[in-house]
Amino acid sequence: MKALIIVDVQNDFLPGGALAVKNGDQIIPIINRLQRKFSLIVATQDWHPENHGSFAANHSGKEIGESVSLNGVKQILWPVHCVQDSKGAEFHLDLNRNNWSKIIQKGTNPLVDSYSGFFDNNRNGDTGLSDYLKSEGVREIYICGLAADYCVKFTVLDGVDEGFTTYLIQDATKAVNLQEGDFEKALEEMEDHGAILTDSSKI
Ligand code: VGL
Ligand code: ZN
Repeated sequence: MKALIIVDVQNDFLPGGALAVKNGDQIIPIINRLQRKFSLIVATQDWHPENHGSFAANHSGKEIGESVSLNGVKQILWPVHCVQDSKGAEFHLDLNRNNWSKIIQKGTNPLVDSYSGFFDNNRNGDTGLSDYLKSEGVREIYICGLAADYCVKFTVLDGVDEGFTTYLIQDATKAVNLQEGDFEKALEEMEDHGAILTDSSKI
């Protein structure tokens, strides 16, 4: 059994959003086409409370892009994004969501960020995604969405660690690229960890 995992295709990560990924909207038609090939589809949703510790605005004197220690874990500070029940946290309207089996919300604990769809960045909190997939008999996971160098990457790395044969769909993801070359670096990191890089045309 295989599953498609769509990571964080939310308004705030798309052009015009608070933490926009350049050309992020270009992957939406590709993801919609991909969805027809899967009978089990899970979407993740970045879902922060207003007082979330990943927001620069919640650390006086700190700027977006600076790092702090958040309860012992290194945290890059982001603009306020994907606040629970806000427009920015909603999935893009063009994204087909008719056949989703589950939505996994993450980043809900103000004290720790959660890039991965599986675990909080401190590895304590578990979203239940791994148990859910295993209970459905899933052995292969195909991952797409935003952003390639953050939430997609960490979801892929944890997918491998959880024992799934893990594919990254390269043309169905885009990177934030805080630094030039972050996308290529992320691809290399995922491949080195045991993920398989593929393209939507091969699925
Ligand atoms: C993400 C930064 C902060 C992502 C989420 O979805 O890649 N990046 N929160
Ligand atoms: Zn976030």
